[in-house]
Amino acid sequence: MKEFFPQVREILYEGPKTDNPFAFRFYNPDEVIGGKKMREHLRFAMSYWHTFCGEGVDMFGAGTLDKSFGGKNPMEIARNRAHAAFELLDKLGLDYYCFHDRDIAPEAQTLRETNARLDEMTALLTQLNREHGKKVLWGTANCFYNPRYAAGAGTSPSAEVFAFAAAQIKKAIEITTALGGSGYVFWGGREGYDTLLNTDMALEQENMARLLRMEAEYARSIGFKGDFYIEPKPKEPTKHQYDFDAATVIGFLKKFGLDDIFKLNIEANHATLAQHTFQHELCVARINGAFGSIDANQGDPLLGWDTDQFPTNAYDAALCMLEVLRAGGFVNGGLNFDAKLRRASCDMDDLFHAYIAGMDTFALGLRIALRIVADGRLDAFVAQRYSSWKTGIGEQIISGRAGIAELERFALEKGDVMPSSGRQEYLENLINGILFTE
Ligand code: XUL
Ligand code: CO
Repeated sequence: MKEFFPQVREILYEGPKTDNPFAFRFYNPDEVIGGKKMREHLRFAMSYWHTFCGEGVDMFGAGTLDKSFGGKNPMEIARNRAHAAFELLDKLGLDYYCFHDRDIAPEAQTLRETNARLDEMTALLTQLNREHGKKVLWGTANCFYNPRYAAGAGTSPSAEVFAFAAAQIKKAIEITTALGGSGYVFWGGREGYDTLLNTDMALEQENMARLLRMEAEYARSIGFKGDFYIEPKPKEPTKHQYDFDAATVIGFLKKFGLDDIFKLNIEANHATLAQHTFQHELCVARINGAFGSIDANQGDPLLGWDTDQFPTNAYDAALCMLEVLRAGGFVNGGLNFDAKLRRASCDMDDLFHAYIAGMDTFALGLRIALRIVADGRLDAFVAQRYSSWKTGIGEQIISGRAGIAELERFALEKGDVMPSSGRQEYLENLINGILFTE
């Protein structure tokens, strides 16, 4: 097979002091830290769409990076992309990838023809998975690009569009199952509304729940053993997405009795679009038993849209990995780089620089998070801050022995009260001390 990236050799760990730009400084895949190999902690995945389909198009200009890989027609391009993808996975030492149905095979004139293309590409990917020892972290269906989904897929006002989406997702679940995927994602890019003047919100949300239940039941019936994830996002492309943020999705899942079936795939740039921190969204997922997987990227604080940049902010990555450790680590999920090159990064080499940067950032994040845990001062501070719940009136409230009358008696006797200092500045400096000390 032709080599698509002949200028790049296998990327290896060379340590923080290396001056080789094509080496890892912090990601040492087989190094055991915190009881596991780094590759098992991090479970890095490549996003097929950004890496092998996105060409750097924006609202104002054409692509800056050709991703046809020498293909002359849509299916030849699709096959070449698959071979190029496995070369990149091998060279970066990535174990997993994630894909939309339309990333691996372009849509044809009819659903039947499109499905036949998917079957052909699934056979090729099955062979490549086996030959290269790679796995699918999750698959998904692109129910947002085609004009038929302009008003939504599972929440379309048209029952016919709903049926088409259901059929498309059924097929995407079949190929994800055939490829041994350990997860299946639902991201509702157009599952929302642009104006309430034309929208029956109650019916749309009930229909979304119907679709999710049907698809999950079907997946189990054909032997899919992985996780189902919903990926929250507040807006873009719709003005208001129904899967706004982790808390909204959890409320929706509970309302429709779907909370035992679905977990969450938390994306950093979606968190910040919802005016939350990445850490907040992960914490909400974790405390509700819904933590599943992560789309690792970052937004630009000065731009108000989903820029999907490769993550390079080590501070955020550390706080993210702290949440992952607190959640007990990944089971079927992992860190998928739902991230793309910015348009002016227009060399194939930039793809490698971007992945190296993202992987090193999260490796650094993991190392720092383990140091924060081992240091113990942060956890001890939080335990101390809540210590009034362990004894006295706190213990009586939690055990149910103090009701409203006892609380009134306590307050009347005690006089005025104050919480202890939250010491945010001290804690931020404590984290800096851990971050910037060997
Ligand atoms: C879009 C987004 C998607 C999902 C999968 O913002 O994050 O790529 O991850 O459909
Ligand atoms: Co995503």
